[in-house]
Amino acid sequence: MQHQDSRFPPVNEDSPFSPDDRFYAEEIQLAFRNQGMPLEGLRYPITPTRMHYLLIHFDIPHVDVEEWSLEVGGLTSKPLRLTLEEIKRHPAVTIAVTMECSGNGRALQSPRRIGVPWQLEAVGTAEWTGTPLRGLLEEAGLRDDAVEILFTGLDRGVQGDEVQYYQRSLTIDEASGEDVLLAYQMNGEPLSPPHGYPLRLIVPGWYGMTNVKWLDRVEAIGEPFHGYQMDKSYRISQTAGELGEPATLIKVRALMAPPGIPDFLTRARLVEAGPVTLTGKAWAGRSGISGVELSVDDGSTWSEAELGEQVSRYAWTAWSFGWNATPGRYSLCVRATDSEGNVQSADQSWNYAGVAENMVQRVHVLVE
Ligand SMILES: Nc1nc2c(c(=O)[nH]1)N[C@H]1C(S)=C(S)[C@@H](COP(=O)(O)O)O[C@H]1N2
Ligand SMILES: [Mo]
Repeated sequence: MQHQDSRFPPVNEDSPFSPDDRFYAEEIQLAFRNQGMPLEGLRYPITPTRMHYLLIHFDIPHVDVEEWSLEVGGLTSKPLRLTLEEIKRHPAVTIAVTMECSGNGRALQSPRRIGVPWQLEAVGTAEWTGTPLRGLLEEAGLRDDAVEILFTGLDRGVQGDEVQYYQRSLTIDEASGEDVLLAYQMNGEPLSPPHGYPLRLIVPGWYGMTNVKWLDRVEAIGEPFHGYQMDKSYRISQTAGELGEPATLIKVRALMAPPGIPDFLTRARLVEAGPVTLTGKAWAGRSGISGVELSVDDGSTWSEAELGEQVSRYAWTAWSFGWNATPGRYSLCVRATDSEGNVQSADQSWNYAGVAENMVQRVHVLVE
Protein backbone atom coordinates (compact mmCIF):
# COMPACT_ATOMS: atom_id res chain seq x y z
CA MET A 1 0.00 0.00 0.00
CA GLN A 2 1.40 3.38 -0.98
CA HIS A 3 1.71 6.27 1.48
CA GLN A 4 2.09 3.90 4.35
CA ASP A 5 4.49 4.79 7.15
CA SER A 6 7.10 2.03 7.20
CA ARG A 7 7.22 2.07 11.00
CA PHE A 8 3.76 0.54 11.26
CA PRO A 9 2.64 -2.92 10.26
CA PRO A 10 1.04 -2.98 6.81
CA VAL A 11 -2.73 -2.57 6.78
CA ASN A 12 -4.38 -5.67 8.18
CA GLU A 13 -1.21 -7.55 9.11
CA ASP A 14 -1.77 -6.58 12.71
CA SER A 15 -5.55 -6.63 12.56
CA PRO A 16 -7.86 -9.35 13.81
CA PHE A 17 -9.17 -9.88 10.25
CA SER A 18 -7.58 -11.98 7.59
CA PRO A 19 -6.95 -10.06 4.34
CA ASP A 20 -9.95 -11.79 2.71
CA ASP A 21 -12.25 -10.79 5.52
CA ARG A 22 -12.58 -7.13 4.54
CA PHE A 23 -15.67 -5.07 5.29
CA TYR A 24 -18.47 -4.88 2.74
CA ALA A 25 -19.65 -1.60 1.23
CA GLU A 26 -22.96 -2.11 3.07
CA GLU A 27 -21.17 -2.17 6.40
CA ILE A 28 -19.17 0.94 5.55
CA GLN A 29 -22.40 2.74 4.65
CA LEU A 30 -23.89 1.70 8.00
CA ALA A 31 -20.76 2.97 9.69
CA PHE A 32 -21.15 6.39 8.05
CA ARG A 33 -24.77 6.65 9.18
CA ASN A 34 -23.97 5.48 12.69
CA GLN A 35 -21.02 7.42 13.96
CA GLY A 36 -18.94 6.15 16.81
CA MET A 37 -17.33 8.14 19.60
CA PRO A 38 -13.69 8.62 18.59
CA LEU A 39 -11.86 7.00 21.51
CA GLU A 40 -10.08 10.27 22.34
CA GLY A 41 -13.59 11.20 23.58
CA LEU A 42 -12.81 9.03 26.61
CA ARG A 43 -10.96 12.04 28.03
CA TYR A 44 -14.23 13.89 28.77
CA PRO A 45 -16.37 13.04 31.83
CA ILE A 46 -19.46 14.00 29.77
CA THR A 47 -19.19 13.26 26.07
CA PRO A 48 -19.75 16.37 23.94
CA THR A 49 -23.02 15.73 22.07
CA ARG A 50 -21.40 15.75 18.62
CA MET A 51 -18.91 13.09 19.79
CA HIS A 52 -21.54 10.73 21.31
CA TYR A 53 -22.14 7.60 19.27
CA LEU A 54 -25.31 7.11 17.23
CA LEU A 55 -27.30 4.03 16.27
CA ILE A 56 -30.28 4.38 13.96
CA HIS A 57 -31.82 1.24 12.50
CA PHE A 58 -34.08 2.83 9.90
CA ASP A 59 -34.49 6.52 8.87
CA ILE A 60 -34.40 9.49 11.24
CA PRO A 61 -38.06 10.55 11.47
CA HIS A 62 -38.87 14.16 10.59
CA VAL A 63 -41.01 15.41 13.49
CA ASP A 64 -43.02 18.63 13.57
CA VAL A 65 -43.36 19.19 17.30
CA GLU A 66 -46.56 21.22 16.81
CA GLU A 67 -48.18 18.08 15.45
CA TRP A 68 -46.49 15.63 17.77
CA SER A 69 -47.91 14.27 21.03
CA LEU A 70 -47.19 11.22 23.17
CA GLU A 71 -49.83 8.63 23.87
CA VAL A 72 -49.64 6.92 27.29
CA GLY A 73 -52.34 4.28 27.20
CA GLY A 74 -53.15 0.63 26.75
CA LEU A 75 -54.29 -1.10 29.95
CA THR A 76 -54.77 2.11 31.89
CA SER A 77 -57.80 3.65 33.60
CA LYS A 78 -57.10 7.17 32.30
CA PRO A 79 -55.11 7.14 29.04
CA LEU A 80 -53.15 10.34 28.39
CA ARG A 81 -52.14 12.31 25.33
CA LEU A 82 -49.44 14.85 26.10
CA THR A 83 -47.72 17.55 24.08
CA LEU A 84 -44.04 18.23 24.64
CA GLU A 85 -44.93 21.37 26.61
CA GLU A 86 -47.21 19.31 28.88
CA ILE A 87 -44.48 16.72 29.44
CA LYS A 88 -42.04 19.49 30.35
CA ARG A 89 -44.45 20.73 33.04
CA HIS A 90 -43.94 17.44 34.90
CA PRO A 91 -41.12 17.10 37.47
CA ALA A 92 -37.74 17.12 35.70
CA VAL A 93 -34.54 15.30 36.63
CA THR A 94 -31.10 15.21 35.01
CA ILE A 95 -28.95 12.08 35.17
CA ALA A 96 -25.54 11.37 33.63
CA VAL A 97 -25.76 7.97 31.95
CA THR A 98 -23.14 5.92 30.13
CA MET A 99 -24.88 4.38 27.13
CA GLU A 100 -23.28 1.56 25.18
CA CYS A 101 -24.58 -0.24 22.12
CA SER A 102 -24.85 -3.97 22.78
CA GLY A 103 -22.98 -4.45 19.49
CA ASN A 104 -19.89 -2.59 20.70
CA GLY A 105 -16.87 -4.76 19.85
CA ARG A 106 -18.75 -6.69 17.14
CA ALA A 107 -16.15 -6.12 14.42
CA LEU A 108 -13.42 -7.53 16.68
CA GLN A 109 -15.16 -10.88 16.92
CA SER A 110 -14.04 -13.57 14.55
CA PRO A 111 -15.75 -14.76 12.44
CA ARG A 112 -17.45 -11.42 12.39
CA ARG A 113 -21.19 -10.89 12.08
CA ILE A 114 -22.55 -8.53 9.43
CA GLY A 115 -24.05 -5.53 11.20
CA VAL A 116 -22.91 -2.09 12.23
CA PRO A 117 -19.15 -2.79 12.30
CA TRP A 118 -18.34 -1.31 15.68
CA GLN A 119 -14.86 -1.80 16.95
CA LEU A 120 -15.05 -0.17 20.41
CA GLU A 121 -16.49 3.30 19.80
CA ALA A 122 -20.22 2.65 20.42
CA VAL A 123 -20.30 4.29 23.83
CA GLY A 124 -20.79 7.74 25.34
CA THR A 125 -21.93 9.51 28.49
CA ALA A 126 -24.53 12.26 28.37
CA GLU A 127 -26.61 14.20 30.84
CA TRP A 128 -30.21 13.37 30.04
CA THR A 129 -33.04 15.57 31.31
CA GLY A 130 -36.62 14.40 31.39
CA THR A 131 -39.49 13.35 33.57
CA PRO A 132 -39.60 10.02 35.41
CA LEU A 133 -41.80 7.61 33.46
CA ARG A 134 -43.40 6.24 36.62
CA GLY A 135 -45.10 9.59 37.33
CA LEU A 136 -46.89 9.38 33.97
CA LEU A 137 -47.76 5.70 34.49
CA GLU A 138 -49.33 6.61 37.85
CA GLU A 139 -51.22 9.48 36.25
CA ALA A 140 -52.58 7.15 33.57
CA GLY A 141 -53.51 4.56 36.22
CA LEU A 142 -52.02 1.16 35.31
CA ARG A 143 -54.61 -1.60 35.44
CA ASP A 144 -53.90 -4.78 37.43
CA ASP A 145 -53.79 -6.91 34.27
CA ALA A 146 -50.85 -4.95 32.80
CA VAL A 147 -47.60 -6.95 32.76
CA GLU A 148 -45.30 -4.92 30.49
CA ILE A 149 -44.87 -1.45 29.07
CA LEU A 150 -44.35 -1.31 25.30
CA PHE A 151 -42.43 1.61 23.77
CA THR A 152 -42.96 2.43 20.10
CA GLY A 153 -40.80 4.79 18.06
CA LEU A 154 -41.91 6.72 14.98
CA ASP A 155 -39.27 5.05 12.83
CA ARG A 156 -40.30 2.23 10.58
CA GLY A 157 -38.38 -0.13 8.35
CA VAL A 158 -37.71 -3.71 7.35
CA GLN A 159 -35.52 -6.00 9.39
CA GLY A 160 -35.38 -9.78 9.24
CA ASP A 161 -38.16 -9.78 6.58
CA GLU A 162 -40.52 -7.95 8.94
CA VAL A 163 -41.94 -4.50 8.31
CA GLN A 164 -41.96 -2.88 11.73
CA TYR A 165 -41.88 0.17 13.91
CA TYR A 166 -38.91 0.12 16.31
CA GLN A 167 -40.43 -1.35 19.47
CA ARG A 168 -39.09 -2.65 22.77
CA SER A 169 -40.80 -3.54 26.05
CA LEU A 170 -39.90 -3.58 29.74
CA THR A 171 -41.57 -5.29 32.69
CA ILE A 172 -43.72 -3.01 34.86
CA ASP A 173 -41.07 -3.29 37.58
CA GLU A 174 -38.22 -2.15 35.29
CA ALA A 175 -40.31 0.58 33.70
CA SER A 176 -41.25 1.94 37.14
CA GLY A 177 -37.66 2.35 38.32
CA GLU A 178 -37.13 5.84 39.72
CA ASP A 179 -34.40 6.68 37.20
CA VAL A 180 -36.25 5.60 34.06
CA LEU A 181 -36.86 8.84 32.15
CA LEU A 182 -38.77 10.21 29.23
CA ALA A 183 -35.98 12.55 28.14
CA TYR A 184 -36.27 15.69 26.02
CA GLN A 185 -32.79 17.12 26.62
CA MET A 186 -29.27 15.84 26.10
CA ASN A 187 -26.42 17.82 27.66
CA GLY A 188 -28.75 20.75 28.35
CA GLU A 189 -30.05 21.09 24.77
CA PRO A 190 -33.21 19.75 23.11
CA LEU A 191 -32.55 16.29 21.68
CA SER A 192 -31.12 16.47 18.17
CA PRO A 193 -33.02 14.54 15.47
CA PRO A 194 -30.53 11.62 15.40
CA HIS A 195 -30.69 11.25 19.19
CA GLY A 196 -34.50 10.96 19.27
CA TYR A 197 -36.12 14.40 19.01
CA PRO A 198 -38.49 15.27 20.55
CA LEU A 199 -38.63 12.53 23.22
CA ARG A 200 -36.86 9.29 24.04
CA LEU A 201 -36.72 6.67 26.73
CA ILE A 202 -33.65 6.47 28.99
CA VAL A 203 -33.17 3.32 31.05
CA PRO A 204 -29.87 3.76 32.92
CA GLY A 205 -27.69 0.64 33.03
CA TRP A 206 -29.26 -1.20 30.09
CA TYR A 207 -27.63 -1.65 26.70
CA GLY A 208 -28.45 1.04 24.13
CA MET A 209 -31.33 -0.66 22.28
CA THR A 210 -33.56 -0.25 25.36
CA ASN A 211 -33.54 3.55 25.06
CA VAL A 212 -36.27 3.90 22.43
CA LYS A 213 -35.98 7.16 20.45
CA TRP A 214 -38.64 9.31 18.71
CA LEU A 215 -41.32 8.02 21.10
CA ASP A 216 -44.83 7.85 19.73
CA ARG A 217 -46.62 5.56 22.21
CA VAL A 218 -46.11 4.13 25.68
CA GLU A 219 -48.63 1.33 26.20
CA ALA A 220 -49.42 -1.00 29.08
CA ILE A 221 -49.92 -4.50 27.69
CA GLY A 222 -51.30 -7.73 29.17
CA GLU A 223 -48.79 -10.20 27.66
CA PRO A 224 -45.02 -10.13 27.29
CA PHE A 225 -44.13 -8.49 23.95
CA HIS A 226 -42.43 -10.77 21.42
CA GLY A 227 -41.57 -8.31 18.62
CA TYR A 228 -38.51 -8.50 16.38
CA GLN A 229 -36.30 -6.24 18.54
CA MET A 230 -37.03 -8.44 21.59
CA ASP A 231 -37.05 -12.02 20.30
CA LYS A 232 -35.09 -11.98 17.03
CA SER A 233 -32.50 -9.39 17.87
CA TYR A 234 -30.31 -8.63 20.87
CA ARG A 235 -30.14 -12.30 21.88
CA ILE A 236 -27.04 -14.15 22.98
CA SER A 237 -27.02 -17.39 21.01
CA GLN A 238 -24.66 -19.49 18.92
CA THR A 239 -26.98 -19.92 15.90
CA ALA A 240 -29.63 -17.90 14.07
CA GLY A 241 -32.51 -20.18 15.01
CA GLU A 242 -31.83 -20.41 18.72
CA LEU A 243 -33.69 -17.96 21.01
CA GLY A 244 -30.85 -17.62 23.55
CA GLU A 245 -30.74 -15.16 26.43
CA PRO A 246 -31.63 -11.50 25.97
CA ALA A 247 -28.94 -8.81 26.26
CA THR A 248 -29.99 -6.62 29.20
CA LEU A 249 -27.63 -4.74 31.55
CA ILE A 250 -24.32 -3.40 30.26
CA LYS A 251 -21.41 -5.69 31.13
CA VAL A 252 -18.21 -4.43 32.72
CA ARG A 253 -15.73 -2.80 30.30
CA ALA A 254 -12.71 -0.48 30.45
CA LEU A 255 -11.35 1.48 27.51
CA MET A 256 -8.21 3.53 27.07
CA ALA A 257 -7.92 6.92 25.40
CA PRO A 258 -5.36 6.28 22.66
CA PRO A 259 -1.92 7.42 23.89
CA GLY A 260 0.58 9.39 21.80
CA ILE A 261 -0.22 10.22 18.18
CA PRO A 262 -1.92 8.07 15.52
CA ASP A 263 -0.71 6.74 12.22
CA PHE A 264 -3.29 8.17 9.78
CA LEU A 265 -4.23 4.96 8.03
CA THR A 266 -3.93 2.20 10.62
CA ARG A 267 -4.51 4.29 13.76
CA ALA A 268 -1.52 2.49 15.31
CA ARG A 269 0.03 4.73 18.00
CA LEU A 270 3.41 6.40 18.14
CA VAL A 271 4.49 7.27 21.69
CA GLU A 272 7.56 9.16 22.85
CA ALA A 273 9.78 7.23 25.26
CA GLY A 274 9.56 8.40 28.88
CA PRO A 275 6.82 8.65 31.48
CA VAL A 276 3.32 8.36 29.95
CA THR A 277 0.03 8.66 31.79
CA LEU A 278 -2.48 6.26 30.29
CA THR A 279 -6.09 7.27 31.01
CA GLY A 280 -9.56 6.05 30.23
CA LYS A 281 -12.93 5.13 31.62
CA ALA A 282 -14.55 1.96 33.00
CA TRP A 283 -18.23 1.18 33.50
CA ALA A 284 -20.68 -1.61 34.26
CA GLY A 285 -24.45 -1.12 33.82
CA ARG A 286 -25.77 -0.74 37.35
CA SER A 287 -22.66 -1.84 39.24
CA GLY A 288 -19.71 0.21 40.37
CA ILE A 289 -16.13 -0.42 39.25
CA SER A 290 -13.94 -2.08 41.89
CA GLY A 291 -10.71 -2.13 39.90
CA VAL A 292 -8.97 -1.48 36.59
CA GLU A 293 -5.76 -3.24 35.59
CA LEU A 294 -3.22 -2.50 32.88
CA SER A 295 -0.92 -4.82 30.99
CA VAL A 296 1.90 -3.57 28.76
CA ASP A 297 2.86 -7.09 27.63
CA ASP A 298 -0.31 -8.26 25.86
CA GLY A 299 -1.95 -9.60 29.00
CA SER A 300 0.89 -11.66 30.54
CA THR A 301 1.23 -9.46 33.63
CA TRP A 302 -1.18 -6.92 35.10
CA SER A 303 -0.85 -3.89 37.43
CA GLU A 304 -3.54 -1.88 39.19
CA ALA A 305 -4.55 1.46 37.71
CA GLU A 306 -5.69 4.31 39.92
CA LEU A 307 -9.42 4.95 39.98
CA GLY A 308 -10.77 8.49 39.71
CA GLU A 309 -14.24 9.80 40.08
CA GLN A 310 -17.40 8.03 38.99
CA VAL A 311 -19.31 10.64 37.01
CA SER A 312 -22.68 9.43 38.41
CA ARG A 313 -24.23 6.23 39.72
CA TYR A 314 -24.96 5.20 36.12
CA ALA A 315 -21.89 6.63 34.45
CA TRP A 316 -18.30 5.63 33.88
CA THR A 317 -15.40 5.93 36.33
CA ALA A 318 -12.14 7.57 35.31
CA TRP A 319 -8.86 5.64 35.68
CA SER A 320 -5.19 6.44 35.12
CA PHE A 321 -1.92 4.55 35.03
CA GLY A 322 1.68 5.75 35.03
CA TRP A 323 3.82 3.92 32.47
CA ASN A 324 7.52 4.39 31.95
CA ALA A 325 7.65 3.73 28.21
CA THR A 326 10.93 2.43 26.79
CA PRO A 327 11.54 2.01 23.04
CA GLY A 328 9.87 -1.00 21.48
CA ARG A 329 6.53 -2.37 20.29
CA TYR A 330 3.78 -3.00 22.84
CA SER A 331 0.28 -4.35 23.03
CA LEU A 332 -1.35 -2.42 25.87
CA CYS A 333 -4.36 -4.10 27.47
CA VAL A 334 -6.86 -2.78 29.99
CA ARG A 335 -9.48 -4.72 31.94
CA ALA A 336 -11.99 -3.79 34.61
CA THR A 337 -13.73 -5.64 37.46
CA ASP A 338 -17.17 -4.56 38.63
CA SER A 339 -18.42 -4.40 42.21
CA GLU A 340 -19.94 -7.87 41.80
CA GLY A 341 -16.55 -9.37 40.93
CA ASN A 342 -17.19 -9.78 37.19
CA VAL A 343 -13.99 -9.26 35.22
CA GLN A 344 -13.36 -8.88 31.50
CA SER A 345 -11.78 -11.76 29.66
CA ALA A 346 -8.87 -11.55 27.20
CA ASP A 347 -10.71 -14.00 24.93
CA GLN A 348 -13.79 -13.34 22.88
CA SER A 349 -17.11 -14.93 23.84
CA TRP A 350 -18.51 -15.19 20.31
CA ASN A 351 -22.25 -15.08 19.72
CA TYR A 352 -24.30 -15.02 16.54
CA ALA A 353 -25.66 -11.48 16.85
CA GLY A 354 -22.35 -10.04 18.08
CA VAL A 355 -23.94 -8.53 21.21
CA ALA A 356 -23.02 -8.04 24.88
CA GLU A 357 -19.40 -8.91 24.23
CA ASN A 358 -16.76 -7.31 26.50
CA MET A 359 -13.36 -8.74 25.61
CA VAL A 360 -10.37 -6.66 26.80
CA GLN A 361 -9.13 -3.84 24.59
CA ARG A 362 -5.69 -4.09 22.99
CA VAL A 363 -3.89 -0.96 21.82
CA HIS A 364 -0.83 -1.37 19.59
CA VAL A 365 1.86 1.13 20.37
CA LEU A 366 5.32 1.86 18.98
CA VAL A 367 7.55 3.69 21.48
CA GLU A 368 10.46 5.65 20.01
N1 LIG B 1 -36.73 4.31 17.80
C1 LIG B 1 -35.48 3.84 17.86
N2 LIG B 1 -34.85 3.84 19.05
C2 LIG B 1 -33.60 3.39 19.15
C3 LIG B 1 -32.91 2.89 18.04
C4 LIG B 1 -33.58 2.91 16.78
O1 LIG B 1 -33.03 2.53 15.75
N3 LIG B 1 -34.86 3.40 16.75
N4 LIG B 1 -31.63 2.38 18.19
C5 LIG B 1 -31.32 1.87 19.53
C6 LIG B 1 -29.94 1.46 19.70
S1 LIG B 1 -29.54 -0.04 19.07
C7 LIG B 1 -29.05 2.20 20.42
S2 LIG B 1 -27.50 1.61 20.72
C8 LIG B 1 -29.42 3.53 20.97
C9 LIG B 1 -28.43 4.59 20.51
O2 LIG B 1 -28.79 5.85 21.00
P1 LIG B 1 -28.01 7.12 20.44
O3 LIG B 1 -28.08 7.07 18.94
O4 LIG B 1 -28.67 8.32 21.02
O5 LIG B 1 -26.59 6.99 20.92
O6 LIG B 1 -30.72 3.93 20.59
C10 LIG B 1 -31.68 2.89 20.60
N5 LIG B 1 -32.99 3.43 20.37
MO1 LIG C 1 -27.38 -0.59 19.84
